[in-house]
Amino acid sequence: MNEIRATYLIHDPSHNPEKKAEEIALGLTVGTWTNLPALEKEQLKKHKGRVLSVQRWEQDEKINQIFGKPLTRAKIEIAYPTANYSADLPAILTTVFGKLSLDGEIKLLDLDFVGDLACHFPGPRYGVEGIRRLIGVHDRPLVMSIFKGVLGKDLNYLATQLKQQALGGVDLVKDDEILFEQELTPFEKRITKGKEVLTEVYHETGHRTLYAVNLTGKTFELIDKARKAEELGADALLFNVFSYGLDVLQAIRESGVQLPIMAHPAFSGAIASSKIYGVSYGLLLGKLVRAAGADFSLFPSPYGSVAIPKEDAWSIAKGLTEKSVEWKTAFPVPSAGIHPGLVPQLIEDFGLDCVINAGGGVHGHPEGAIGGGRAFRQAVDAKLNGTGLEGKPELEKALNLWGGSVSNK
Ligand code: 1AE
Repeated sequence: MNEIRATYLIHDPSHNPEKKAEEIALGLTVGTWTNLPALEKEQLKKHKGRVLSVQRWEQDEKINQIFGKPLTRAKIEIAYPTANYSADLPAILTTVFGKLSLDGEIKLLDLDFVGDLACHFPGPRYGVEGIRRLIGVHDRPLVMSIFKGVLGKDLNYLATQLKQQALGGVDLVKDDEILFEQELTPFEKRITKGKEVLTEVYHETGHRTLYAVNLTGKTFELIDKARKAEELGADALLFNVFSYGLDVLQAIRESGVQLPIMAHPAFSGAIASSKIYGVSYGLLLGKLVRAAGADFSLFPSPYGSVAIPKEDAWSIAKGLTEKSVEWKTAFPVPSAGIHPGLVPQLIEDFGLDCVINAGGGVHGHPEGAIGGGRAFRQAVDAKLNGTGLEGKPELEKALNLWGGSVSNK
């Protein structure tokens, strides 16, 4: 059987979630049902949504207070036959949460692609294993740093900042997501200069760092720009998926451009942060970002400057990494306000297959970005090998500045 199974959380003022679920299953598929002649009913059968389950949850007093009335909470699951939509995310999202997203207190928690529907979505080109092969690191979390404070600066400034980050030993450097086409640092020049700098560092140190350039501009220009990036020898693309749409991510993934794609979560908080409305973080930044083709998904960690609840962060990581026949796994990248003292906790929570990503936590190190990068690499090493601070002066300085320890015990 091919179908999409959608799970929702509803807050129902009429205290009849079973009825609400039936109304959704009919309303989003065949409209009305009961008053139709038998023949028409038969014809519509293959299009009709089915309520799979209704599970009542305890009421939430805080939410009742906000609404000023009791609301019955329930998790409901509804199946939508593939006969109703084409196999693309715009059609699927419009079916399962189009008008419905505007209709009262309802949140889309999850989508299951049943049958061969998942095959229509590419998943990551490289995934965790492919990225590890590209970078040549197999036994530890990757470390990434972010350009910071580069708006209005020239190419030499960027080159110096990139060099410092790479010399610190990070595996990846990404553009800041707010870096668009700037007169002094246009896309193509960032790529060629970046390549030159990182090749130089590789020759000096033997350490290779990859640079993810921010793919920006009008939607219809993106694929040509991505092709140009590849031609110029870019390493990877950063992409603000939610300002454009998941289907645009999928179009880039399916364009034939072979570059790894890093999905930035900018704008996703507007869709996912409510407990009552929108789409869950796990579905949006986890499963759907992976299905559409990202190799990395960035999201706020549970403990940095912009934090999301731990269960949300875990559900994102689960959506990116749980076994799937169709899709490779993608890297979870817990981010925002990360400093070296948080590394033990990050590894406890997200395991080895994650990317530890920091901007301020690298550049704000007393010894600049070189010291910051080193501190992160030392923190990873200390956690994985159970070693102390000896021989890790940059880490010691970072812990003195931001707190934390070499272990989270
Ligand atoms: C959730 C995305 C984090 C991000 O892109 C970013 O720029 C973080 O910067 P810091 O590490 O908080 O300085």
